[in-house]
Amino acid sequence: MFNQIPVDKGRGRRRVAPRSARWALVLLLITAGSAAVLAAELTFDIKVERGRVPDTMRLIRVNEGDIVKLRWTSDQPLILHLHGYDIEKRIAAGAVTVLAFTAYATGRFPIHVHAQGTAVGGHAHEDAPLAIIEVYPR
Ligand SMILES: [Cu+2]
Repeated sequence: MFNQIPVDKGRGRRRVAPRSARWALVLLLITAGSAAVLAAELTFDIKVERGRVPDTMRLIRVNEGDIVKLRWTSDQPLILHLHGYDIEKRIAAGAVTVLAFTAYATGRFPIHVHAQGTAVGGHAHEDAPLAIIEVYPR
């Protein structure tokens, strides 16, 4: 009779372990699922006229993990530089150019204009940024 006690305990432990493993899996799926649902795909139309963006379009706020699409139009050709993410994009005059990225890094990131023909890194940033992207933690 005493011999049966450790055997029962052993069975009890074996039953508990898979149940907690199942709960861990369920929690993992809920976490992964909600993160995927919360991340949004956001499109912003930004119009540049004579090298300036209207005040209402200058600050772009998104959340960490969002897929951000900036649809640029400009009356003159530009080279844009999104700092931090270090994305450079050539914008042709009169056509829509999409600058897309996933907002994996949080913080405040300015978009500057690079002079035509200037190599990356060989530019000055004394001018105010064309626009600013703020990525908030999720
Ligand atoms: Cu720059």
